[in-house]
Parts: sequence; structure tokens; C-alpha cells
Amino acid sequence: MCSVVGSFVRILILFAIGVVLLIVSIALNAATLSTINKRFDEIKNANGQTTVSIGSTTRTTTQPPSSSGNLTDSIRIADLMYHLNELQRIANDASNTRAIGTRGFSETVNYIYNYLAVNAPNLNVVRQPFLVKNFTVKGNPILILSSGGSNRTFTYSTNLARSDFTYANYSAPIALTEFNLTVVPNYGCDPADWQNVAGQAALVVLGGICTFAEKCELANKYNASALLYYNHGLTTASLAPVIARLRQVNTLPAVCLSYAAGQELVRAANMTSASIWLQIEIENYPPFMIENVCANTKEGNINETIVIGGHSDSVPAGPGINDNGSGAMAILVLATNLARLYQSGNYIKYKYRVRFCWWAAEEIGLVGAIYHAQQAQNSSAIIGNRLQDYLINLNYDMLGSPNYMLGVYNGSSAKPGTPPSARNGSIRISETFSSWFDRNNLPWDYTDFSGRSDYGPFLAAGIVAGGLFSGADETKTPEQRARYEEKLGLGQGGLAGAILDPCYHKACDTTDNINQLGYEKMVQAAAYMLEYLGRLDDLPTWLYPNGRQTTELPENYFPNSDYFRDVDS
Ligand SMILES: *[C@@H]1O[C@H](CO)[C@@H](O)[C@H](O)[C@H]1NC(C)=O
Ligand SMILES: *[C@@H]1O[C@H](CO)[C@@H](O)[C@H](O)[C@H]1NC(C)=O
Ligand SMILES: *[C@@H]1O[C@H](CO)[C@@H](O)[C@H](O)[C@H]1NC(C)=O
Ligand SMILES: *[C@@H]1O[C@H](CO)[C@@H](O)[C@H](O)[C@H]1NC(C)=O
Ligand SMILES: *[C@@H]1O[C@H](CO)[C@@H](O)[C@H](O)[C@H]1NC(C)=O
Ligand SMILES: *[C@@H]1O[C@H](CO)[C@@H](O)[C@H](O)[C@H]1NC(C)=O
Ligand SMILES: *[C@@H]1O[C@H](CO)[C@@H](O)[C@H](O)[C@H]1NC(C)=O
Ligand SMILES: *[C@@H]1O[C@H](CO)[C@@H](O)[C@H](O)[C@H]1NC(C)=O
Ligand SMILES: *[C@@H]1O[C@H](CO)[C@@H](O)[C@H](O)[C@H]1NC(C)=O
Ligand SMILES: *[C@@H]1O[C@H](CO)[C@@H](O)[C@H](O)[C@H]1NC(C)=O
Ligand SMILES: *[C@@H]1O[C@H](CO)[C@@H](O)[C@H](O)[C@H]1NC(C)=O
Ligand SMILES: *[C@H]1O[C@H](CO)[C@@H](O)[C@H](O)[C@H]1NC(C)=O
Ligand SMILES: [Zn+2]
Repeated sequence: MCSVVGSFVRILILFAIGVVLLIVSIALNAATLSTINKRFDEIKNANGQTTVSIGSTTRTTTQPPSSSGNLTDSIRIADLMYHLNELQRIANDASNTRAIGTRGFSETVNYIYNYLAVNAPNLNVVRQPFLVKNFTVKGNPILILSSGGSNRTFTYSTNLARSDFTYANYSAPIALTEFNLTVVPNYGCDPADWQNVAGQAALVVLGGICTFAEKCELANKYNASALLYYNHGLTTASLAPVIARLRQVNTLPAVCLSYAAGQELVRAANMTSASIWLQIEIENYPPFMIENVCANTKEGNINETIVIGGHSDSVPAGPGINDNGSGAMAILVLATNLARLYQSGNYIKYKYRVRFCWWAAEEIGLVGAIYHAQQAQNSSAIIGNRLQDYLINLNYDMLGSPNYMLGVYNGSSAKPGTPPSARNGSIRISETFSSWFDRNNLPWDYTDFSGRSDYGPFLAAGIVAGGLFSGADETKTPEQRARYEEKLGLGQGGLAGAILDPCYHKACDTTDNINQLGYEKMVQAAAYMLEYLGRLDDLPTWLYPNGRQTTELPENYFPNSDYFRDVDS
């Protein structure tokens, strides 16, 4: 999950980072800086085989919270790190990934399921299976430029550094076919850019303020016959083709080109009428099954359910310990600790049912959460499982970023088109989080509430949403650093000018990539929120002061998800 930063903007940011780093390195206490830099070097050098060392927090089992305490007080970093170490172990045993379709993923789901079965027997644990497309690309796709009477054949390779082009994930197949070539002006983020593409192969550059998938939607809408993305070449790291990711339901043949190949095609299209030949052979296998897991309290009104979710999968590139192991394991600790408090007999149970969910396949476009929301609006869904039975969705994705912010989704920044009745409550949730941070003398920041994570489909269906996010590839500003340093103490403010999670979607997203101080505070805030909502006398009215409208999840709901972002490299 992350804000969209156009490629060009990123270049500016990179430049700014350089300048800021220079200033900061002078201003900062030298010892502090070198400690943090060292840590970042370690992060960057980590190759996934990192040995796990979490110092004094190493433990072999989680501890029951004291039976007289409350949920907020029950959150301890040692319990959280215990689970993250287990995930790291699972990833280490499974080629350093927990992406869907790998052993690392199914082991993660089993881990959550089995841990709850043993440690939270008073919760109802349910698996929700669904299907994901499985395919391979057969042979080498073909891309030929025909111009001025001669052919130029481009090199296909899955080794991106050596290739002129590669296929886009979930490209449609195409037998060898000739298409006229047309260049899409600007970044192709505006419908006006797509007016002349019908029946042709459309060539579009990476970047701008929209995603691969959004460009693909427009290409489809304006009847392009094939789609060719090319890298923008603004830095040496953006010369090779990238893996462009499309929706599973995509029907356009699509490839992604290097900067140089893209330039050749642009020149040819500029000079004469050029055409391309394209061939992509896809072999479809039977789809494979993956599972969401949800754990429900047996107490509380089933038609007034608080849903707390995070995703259980990682990207293929790494073990996904911060993204999104940190959110998923936060929810595991919340669920276990609430279950233990409920069992203790001293804790007042909430009037509302709580449903903790681990969504599968977030990293391929919020697929698990969308599936769940769609099933919840299926007219044959039973009471308790219907959209109207859900009062709120709290989302916890990345909570332990190493150069973290204590980030709160800004309810006021919900996208236009968000059902109005979901707005007030979402703003209240933001304010409840930020005032908790204030009361505890902690710094915080509002972060974008764009629907780029698993709460997206719930919010789009009119359900109040909120959550926390410790940051991905955003940059920490000097102002932020100073504010964090002031509240948290010397050496705790992080590094200005550096991104919040340098291992975002990389192999080095290991347990060493977690800031334990920030992580613990974030999960305490999440626990506080649940307890606060659970104890309200009239949560429905608190969340929906002007009443609730029933809203259907738009048909063909299209997530503006992190997955579809341009993966600049
Ligand atoms: C329970 O939670 C509240 C709210 O965060 C906190 O102020 C209080 O100290 C906690 N502990 C107990 C034992 O009530
Ligand atoms: C996809 O299909 C191939 C070929 O049948 C199979 O080897 C592979 O395990 C499948 N992938 C998954 C995740 O099931
Ligand atoms: C260019 O390649 C296409 C597709 O393979 C082929 O049909 C055509 O004859 C070639 N033209 C030339 C001039 O080689
Ligand atoms: C996308 O395609 C690449 C190969 O080009 C593959 O390695 C990767 O696993 C795919 N990712 C997803 C999420 O399917
Ligand atoms: C390409 O465009 C020309 C007109 O500019 C048209 O005659 C030709 O049929 C088109 N070719 C394809 C493959 O669409
Ligand atoms: C795209 O094709 C459809 C079906 O042929 C047609 O109804 C629609 O008007 C076309 N749209 C554009 C923008 O060309
Ligand atoms: C192609 O033409 C456009 C304007 O028509 C121009 O801006 C662009 O620089 C040209 N690109 C190349 C590679 O020739
Ligand atoms: C939930 O169901 C109870 C009775 O089963 C009913 O009194 C209450 O109004 C319902 N609440 C909502 C929000 O539908
Ligand atoms: C709706 O739910 C029923 C019963 O669980 C199921 O058979 C059906 O496939 C679902 N429909 C959709 C569109 O998922
Ligand atoms: C929250 O979002 C609103 C609407 O986009 C914006 O005006 C406001 O400045 C944001 N608040 C913060 C603290 O970023
Ligand atoms: C709900 O939000 C609207 C628009 O932001 C605002 O005008 C209204 O006062 C809010 N209502 C309550 C009860 O907070
Ligand atoms: C981590 O999980 C959260 C919660 O599901 C999700 O919103 C977010 O997109 C994930 N983070 C990233 C960077 O994918
Ligand atoms: Zn991610």
C-alpha cells in the first residue's frame, strides 16, 4: 500500500534526498547519523539469508496478558516479534517468499490457523477459499517492428537487464498478428490521451499519476488492440523493461519494453506509418485455490460486526516481514489477546462481534478482500456475513517500517465517489487514533486514504474504514524527523531524506527491517481503537451519525491498489 508517486516526481525526490542528506548530515549529531546509516546499510545488504536476531525480545512462546489488564496494555513487542520470527522462518524454508501460490504462503495461512486453534479456542476460525488464475507463457513472445519495408526483431528475455521487452503479468494471448502502431501522448493517465487508439497497438510510457492497470483500463475502453508500455529512461535504473502487472480479468495482449526499444518504436511511428507484429502464447492451467482466514468472537451481535483485516501474502520478491507480516501478525496478537481476556472472565465483553481477517492475494490487487466483500453482498449470504452486518473495517498493513512514521489514514482524504455515509465515521476514526497518539505524547502523521489497500472494497461499499500505516517509499522530511526526535527522544527520530522502508517489496524485508519501537506503538494504538469501539454504547450511530445507506460494491470494482503501481526501478 502506498501513495502514487509519479516516476518523474520520484526523480525530483531523489534529487531532493541528496540535497537534504547533505544538510542533515551536517546538522545531525554525527554519532546518531552513523548508527542509522549503518542500520540502513545493513538493511540494503541483507539478502534474505539474514540470521534473525531480535536481542532481548527473543522468546519461544507468547505470554498470556495479565487477566486484570485491558487490551491496550496487553500488547508487547516480544509477542509481535515472536510471530514475525516464525514468518521469517517460514519464508527462509520457502525460497525467501510468502507470495500466493508458494509454500511460504500456504504455510503462513496454516500458521495463523493453527496458532489460533491452540491459543484462542474461544474464537470461531473460518477459512474462505477462492480461485486464482494459473498460467505460463510458452516459448518466447515475438515483437517485430515493420517500418520502411524492413523488419526489426526485439529480444525477449525474462532476464530484464538483457531484454528489449517482456510480457505483462496477466497479458492476454495473441497469435502472430500485425497492428498499426500509435503513440499515446503524455502519460496516458487522461482519457483524452486515448482518443486515437482504436484497432491499433498503443505505445505508452511508464509513469504519471496513474497505474499500469488504469492505463490498461483506458486502452480497453478506447478499443486498443494491444498495449505496449515502455520505461521512461529518466534514470539509469529505469532503462530496462519492468514487470507491468494487470488485472486477472484483463483481455488485452500487453508487453513492457525497455526505454531504448520504446524510443525506436516512437521514432518509427513518428516518421512513417509503422506497424508491429506481436505474438504471445499463454498456457492456462487449472486455477489454484488460496484462502482468506477469519476468526470471530462468539460473543457480540453478529449483525453489528467490527472487521479487522490485514493481508497474509507477500510479494514474490521477498519474505514480506514488514509488508505485510507486521500487519498480519499484529492482528494475530490482537485476536489472541482479546480471546484470552474474554476467557479470563474479568473483562467486559463487547456488544459487537469482532471478526479478525487475514486476506490472501492483496499483492495481486486486493483479490482476497474483494472476494470477501463480493460474497458479503451476495444475496444468499447468511445473517452475520452480509455487508450490512459490517459496521467498520480497520486495516493494518505495514506497521513496523524501519524509518517509520506513526501514520493514520486521513479519513478526510477519501476519494471522490466514496459513499457519503461512510465519510463521517472514517474521519472520526482518524481523529480517535490521532488523539490517542497525542495523549500518549507520541508524534503522528496523516497518510493517504486512497483505497490502495484491503479496506478499499469495504469503503467503496459504504462501510466506514480506517487504519494505520508506517510508510513504504515515502521520504521522511526534516520537519518530521525533528518532531519525532522531540517526542521520542534523541536518536529515535529516524533519518530525514531517506525513505520510510528501504526494503519495501525487496528481498531485504526481513525481521531486521522492523523498527520495534514504532511497531509496538502502532499495535497498541490498534488495540486501543478496538477496545474503544467495542465499549461504545451505540457504535452504529457513532459511525453513521446521519444514518447508513445501503451501498452495493460497484460491479467490477476496480481497486486502485499498490499492486498496479508503476514499479519503478
Ligand atoms: C487501559 O486502557 C486505557 C486506555 O488506553 C489506559 O488509560 C489504562 O491505563 C489501561 N489500563 C488499565 C489497567 O485500565
Ligand atoms: C500452476 O500449474 C502448474 C502446471 O500444472 C503447476 O506445476 C503449478 O504448481 C501450479 N501453480 C500453483 C500455484 O498451483
Ligand atoms: C516481417 O515479419 C512478418 C512477421 O513474421 C513477416 O510476415 C513479414 O514477411 C516480414 N517482412 C519482411 C520485409 O521481412
Ligand atoms: C509476474 O510475472 C513474473 C515473470 O515475468 C513472475 O516472476 C511473477 O511471479 C509474476 N507475478 C505475479 C504476481 O504473478
Ligand atoms: C494500418 O493503417 C492503414 C491506413 O493507414 C490501413 O490501410 C491498414 O489496413 C492498417 N493495418 C492494420 C493491420 O490495421
Ligand atoms: C469500442 O468498440 C465498441 C464495440 O465495438 C463500440 O461500441 C465503442 O463505441 C467503441 N469505443 C470507442 C471509444 O471507439
Ligand atoms: C515524436 O514526435 C513527437 C511530436 O510529434 C515529439 O515530441 C517526439 O520527440 C518525437 N519522438 C521521437 C523519438 O522522435
Ligand atoms: C441486529 O439484530 C438485532 C436483533 O437480532 C436488532 O435488534 C438490531 O436492531 C440489529 N441491528 C442492526 C444494526 O441491524
Ligand atoms: C453466492 O452464494 C451462494 C451460496 O453460498 C453461492 O453458491 C454462489 O456461488 C455465490 N454467488 C457468487 C456470485 O459468488
Ligand atoms: C487530510 O485530508 C484533507 C483532505 O484531503 C486535507 O485537506 C488535510 O490537510 C489532510 N490532513 C492532514 C493532517 O494531512
Ligand atoms: C458529517 O459530515 C458532513 C460532511 O463532512 C458534515 O457536514 C456533517 O456535519 C457531519 N455530521 C456529523 C454528525 O458529524
Ligand atoms: C500491507 O497490508 C495492508 C493491509 O492489508 C495493505 O493495505 C498494504 O497494501 C500492504 N502493504 C503493501 C505495501 O502492499
Ligand atoms: Zn505490498
